[in-house]
Amino acid sequence: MGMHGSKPKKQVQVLMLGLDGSGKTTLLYKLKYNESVATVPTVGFNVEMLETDRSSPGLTVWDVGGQSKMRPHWKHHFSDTAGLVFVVDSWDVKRLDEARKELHRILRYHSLKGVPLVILANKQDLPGALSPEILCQKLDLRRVCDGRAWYIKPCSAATGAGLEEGFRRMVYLMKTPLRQTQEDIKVKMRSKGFSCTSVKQAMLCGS
Ligand SMILES: Nc1nc2c(ncn2[C@@H]2O[C@H](COP(=O)(O)OP(=O)(O)OP(=O)(O)O)[C@@H](O)[C@H]2O)c(=O)[nH]1
Ligand SMILES: [Mg+2]
Repeated sequence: MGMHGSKPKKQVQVLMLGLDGSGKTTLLYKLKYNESVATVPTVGFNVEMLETDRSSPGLTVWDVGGQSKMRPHWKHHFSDTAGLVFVVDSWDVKRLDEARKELHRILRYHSLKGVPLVILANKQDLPGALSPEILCQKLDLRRVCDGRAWYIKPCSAATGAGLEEGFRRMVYLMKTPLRQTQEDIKVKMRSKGFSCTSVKQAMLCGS
């Protein structure tokens, strides 16, 4: 992202949430400037515009602080949100339950109904980081994301790995109606020779 010449005409808002320390601000600046910045806990929010390919709207990414005192402010951003990114610290097993509760809580808001969701399984550079498959189970994603276009992407804000792909996936989910998304996945998997069972499993996992 950020490398494609002309400015997109339209901008859509992507809201990036997650527990404090999950790496939201680090990944936003890595993505935007390819720089590893020393962050402090965000009080308030950071906003950056990310460019996309010509046929897609640009993304205005709102990175809102995740400390518990900041969480009551999250809902004020929901109404204009076209896409939700939820960042998880894949290494911090002790806080996964807290992350799950917060994610489930926000997904219950009517104003976020049907809004596509990308979960960024961050800090994959750390030894012992949980895989997206395990996170998918621990966060109970299949159940809570039923009826919503979603995707879980392993990434590292430290190295930059997976970040662009995560946001590209968001653009794709926003542009493509849910039924079409699922149909595309089925067709691609079948063309690669996957069995019906694996296609069904992949559909359940949103990937
Ligand atoms: N090893 C590693 N450390 C990371 C990664 N991403 C972020 N960090 C570190 O995690 C800490 C917290 O990162 P922040 O980006 O400030 O977290 P945040 O989600 O913005 O936190 P709040 O602003 O409080 O909501 C910092 O010390 C980062 O350097 C990563 O992918 N790998
Ligand atoms: Mg921050």
